[in-house]
This record gives sequence, structure tokens and C-alpha cells, in this order.
Amino acid sequence: MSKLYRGLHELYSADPLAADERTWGRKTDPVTRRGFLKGSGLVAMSTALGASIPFADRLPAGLIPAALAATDSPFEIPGKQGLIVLNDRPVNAETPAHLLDDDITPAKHLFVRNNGVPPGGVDTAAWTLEIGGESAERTVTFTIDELKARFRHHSYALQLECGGNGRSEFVPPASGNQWTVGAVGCPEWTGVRLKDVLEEVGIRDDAVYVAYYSADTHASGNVHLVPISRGVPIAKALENESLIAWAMNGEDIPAMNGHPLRLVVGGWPGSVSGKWLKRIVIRDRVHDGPKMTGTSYRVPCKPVAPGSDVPHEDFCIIESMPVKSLVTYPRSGIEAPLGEALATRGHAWAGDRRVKAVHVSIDFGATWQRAALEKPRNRLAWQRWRASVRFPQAGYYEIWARATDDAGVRQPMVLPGWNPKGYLNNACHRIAVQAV
Ligand SMILES: Nc1nc2c(c(=O)[nH]1)N[C@H]1C(S)=C(S)[C@@H](COP(=O)(O)O)O[C@H]1N2
Ligand SMILES: [Mo]
Repeated sequence: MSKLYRGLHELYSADPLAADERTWGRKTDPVTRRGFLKGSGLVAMSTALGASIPFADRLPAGLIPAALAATDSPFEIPGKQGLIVLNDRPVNAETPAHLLDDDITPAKHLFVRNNGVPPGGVDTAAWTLEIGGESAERTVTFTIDELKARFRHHSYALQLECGGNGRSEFVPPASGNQWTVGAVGCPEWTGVRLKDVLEEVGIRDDAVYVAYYSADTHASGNVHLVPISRGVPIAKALENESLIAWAMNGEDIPAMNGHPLRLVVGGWPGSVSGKWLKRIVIRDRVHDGPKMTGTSYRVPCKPVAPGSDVPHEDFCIIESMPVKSLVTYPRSGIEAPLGEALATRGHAWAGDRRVKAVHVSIDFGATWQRAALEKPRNRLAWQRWRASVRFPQAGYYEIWARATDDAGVRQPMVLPGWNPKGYLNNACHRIAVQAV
């Protein structure tokens, strides 16, 4: 087996669906180890341990018991079957590309990116959201029921992608979660417009930025530290699609994705979409919370040579994410019958922009064919593409997909713009197919 195939098998072997698909090489047992998530996974965890956990209520949310963490079989997070766990302290898990095939990403297939420890024992009825800050006319606190009663409800499909998605391809490597391609998804979110709530409270003329504070706690256990508090320029906050959401796909947002309330600011790095939302501040300056300053979610303002040491003052804050696409069908590693057309498909998205075209190649980028491309369901939702490919003779092929946005910018074939923290890798996605 080549290195590529070994990599693919390792990546996909955690998927319990693997057993009933034709794939090359070694088959691993379905998942045997389960991650522990407070409230939802206790029974599963006890079963896996073969013992009850007397101090379960003291176990930090998301912590995987050492008895299970010590083996090297893959993890599974209850409610997130098939996701690949990259880290359990804090929990970070990504979705294999073929599990992102749905137009609207189901809750179980939305990646999890936690910077700290999620709040336990959430009481939705008692949850409050405070709106304030130096550029707010006043400070107002809302319960979730008040938000629901006082403002119009809106639902949008909004794609959410971690700024570090694709980091694993950086050379020299960048530290942080080694996401491959699956820190992205496009669920349908329901809530109220951030704009409606901010305007009700009152926005002063000197407002520059809108930022969040949340209920998760710092992984170190230090209660004085905030794991993450980020924001966006006021214009982005006031867009119609910037939501304070309580539902995902018509149900409560999953605990790991921010229940009971979160921000969803589509098209920008996922880190601006604050989960477990407790406070919003209208700022008279660029927000300076944790993970806003230094080199977090920033890239060199001008391109640098790979491995460069970049002075702090030469970094710029990431805004819109770049154009990108995924091949979500077929699953990498399948065998395709020779002589038959193979229907392939995926999604494409482009941050604040729209995708204008998607092309696919089966000859390593030498020639390209144009794929059919659907309109987004709404602004800032990903777009479905489809193409039919035919393999001329038996052997090994790759399907490559390449999207172009409405400003004419298209995905590079190889890692673009190396940067020290490993953000914004929008290189083309490739999957392997064997024609037989
Ligand atoms: N409160 C809080 N909000 C957060 C985070 C976090 O750790 N804490 N992670 C951010 C990051 S970096 C990303 S990419 C997205 C991930 O959202 P998801 O876990 O629902 O997929 O949430 C963002 N919002
Ligand atoms: Mo992120």
C-alpha cells in the first residue's frame, strides 16, 4: 500500500460505515472506544468501561477516561458517529469528506472545535444573554424566551469552516489541530438576527466591532482565563445572515456545538461564531479578547517564504474565508466499474463570495471538465456541484475538484500562502478511485 492509501485508511477506519463499502486494503473493526461527553455519554461510557463511574458528575465535560484513552483504537463521540477525534483535551473532531455529502449537514456530522471546556448542566430556561459594551447605548439582558418572543425568527443554511481546516498539509508543519479537510459543514441555523438585537439595544456612532463572551472555561482550570473571545467588524455583524441561533436543523443545537445559544457568522473563520453565548459587546475599537490578538487567526499581510519568522506587526486578522470545495461522493478509495459513467458530486463555497464554477479532473489536473453547479440555498450557504466522469482504462485515478469564485479567484492545486499558524489552506481536494 502506498503512503497515500495508508493515510486514507487510517483516516477512514474510524468510520463504522466502512464495513459495508468496498474499499481497498485492511479493514479495521468498527469503533470500540467511545469519548465521554457529560450528560449524553454516561451510559455508553460506563458500558465501554465495564463499570459505573461513581464520580461521573465531577468528570470535566469532554474528558475521555484514561482507561479508554490509553488504547490506540479510534474514538467515537456519542452523537457524532464517524467523526475523527483529533484531540480530547479540549475535544476536537473532524468529519471524513464522504460524511459531508448531505446538502444540509446533519448534527451528527458537524465537526467540533473546542478551545476550552464546554459548560456542564446547562439550564436553557435560566440562560441569559447580555448585550453591552462601550459603544452600546445601554446594557440589556435577555432570556432565550425573550429573544424568541421579541425578535423575528430567521433560518439560513450557513457554512462554518475552521480557519485551520487543512492545516495538516503545512510544510514546515504548523502546530495546532492537524485538520485534514473535515472542519467544515453547512447546517441550517434558526435564531434571531444579531442586527435586530443590537439595534434594539442601540449602537453608538463610534461602534467598530462586535464580539462575544461565552460560558466555556479555560482548559487549564484557571477560572480567571477565558478560552476564546472573538469578534467581527460592525458591518459583518449587521449582515442579515449573522444570527444568534438556538436551533440547528430544527432541533436544539448539540451540546458540543454550542447549546443553548450561539452566534453563527457564515463565511468567516468558524472562530467568530461564538458557542455557549453569554455576552455580546459592541466595541469602539478592534476587539482585543483572547485569540483576537497576537498571531491567533491572523496571517502575514503579505506572502512569506515557508518557514519564515514573521514579526507580530506584520500579521493581519483573517476575514472572509477563501474559495474551496470538497468531493463528497464517491468516498475515497472505492473501486468503480470500468466503462460506466461515475456520478461524482460535492460542495463548493467561497466565504463572503459566491462560487461561479467548479471543474473536475481525472488526469491529475492536465484537463478539466466543467461541473454542474447549483445556486446556494441562501447567501453564505455552500453550493452543490455534480459531474459525471468516465475512466478510459483500468487503473488508478484521482478525482480532483477546483472551484472558482465570482471574483475569478480559484483554488490552487497545492498549499497556498504558507503561514506560521497554518490557516486558510484551500488547496483542491483529491479522492482516489480504482477503475476495474
Ligand atoms: N465559546 C466558544 N466558541 C467557539 C469556540 C470555542 O472554543 N468556544 N470555538 C470556535 C472555533 S475555533 C470554531 S472553528 C467553531 C467551531 O464550531 P463547531 O464546534 O460547532 O463546529 O466554533 C467557534 N466558537
Ligand atoms: Mo476554528
